[in-house]
Amino acid sequence: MEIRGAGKIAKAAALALKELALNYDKDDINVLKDELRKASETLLSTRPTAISLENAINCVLRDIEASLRIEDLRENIARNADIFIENADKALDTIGEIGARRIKDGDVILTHCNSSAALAVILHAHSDGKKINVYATESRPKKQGYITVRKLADEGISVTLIVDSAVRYIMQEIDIVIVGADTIASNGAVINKIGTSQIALCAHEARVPVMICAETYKFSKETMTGELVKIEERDEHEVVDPAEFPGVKIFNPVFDATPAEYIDVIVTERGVISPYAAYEIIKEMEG
Ligand code: RUB
Repeated sequence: MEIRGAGKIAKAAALALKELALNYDKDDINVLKDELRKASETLLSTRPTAISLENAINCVLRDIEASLRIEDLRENIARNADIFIENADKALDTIGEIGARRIKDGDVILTHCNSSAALAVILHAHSDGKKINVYATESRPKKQGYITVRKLADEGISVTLIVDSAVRYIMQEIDIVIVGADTIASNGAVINKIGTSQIALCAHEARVPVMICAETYKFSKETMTGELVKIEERDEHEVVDPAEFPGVKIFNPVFDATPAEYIDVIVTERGVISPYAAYEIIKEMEG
């Protein structure tokens, strides 16, 4: 949780593999290959839900088998990591630019948790000179909403912090919901911070559009072949001190799935798509 948000997690993993390859100072290529694979397993086990992590690792390691000399292996890993990070940063800029076109002057936006992609859109709209007001949820239990509100306030954007349970109450004032994603499934379902699906349901009820902002490396090809997205469960201490509640079970799932029917658009660096086009995006990326 020191590094959080699906995009940052993916970039940090790419950088970690690059550093491992560059810092390996012996000349046994098989040992380095094993170390890279072991490191990948360790990285993957840290956050099971965000497919961005797995996609970043696969991208960095894609030439591992074809690399026959140790210098080539080091070079390929470092280059692939650099390309991944550069493309990920460019994707965020493009998402900001495209998404901001859908924000109107005077819009009231609701966001949840802390997403670099959602923030890219909000910040871009603000820098385009649009007057916007943002409501941001606290996002219990880790309260990533605090990071969001501090960032928006620093940028001079009018922002109001609300508790998660105030979402339905406030929805009548909202023009658009903008959130990020950890994983997008081939059926268009979006996996994001716990509570996103409730927000989308309230938005649907109030006919408020829901915009998901996500780089295409958050689309999961595994879901195309039937795999389910594993929802991370975190320590009960994040919710409450269990010692204060003897005999009580505490459950802390940290992501949920919002079905495609509650999502209006997904803004990617390739353009604005319907959630029902997720399958096509994955097919196009995987060939
Ligand atoms: C963060 C979260 C974010 C997505 C997208 O959860 O759910 O909405 O990861 O973020 P956590 P980004 O804090 O548990 O990692 O757009 O930055 O990739």
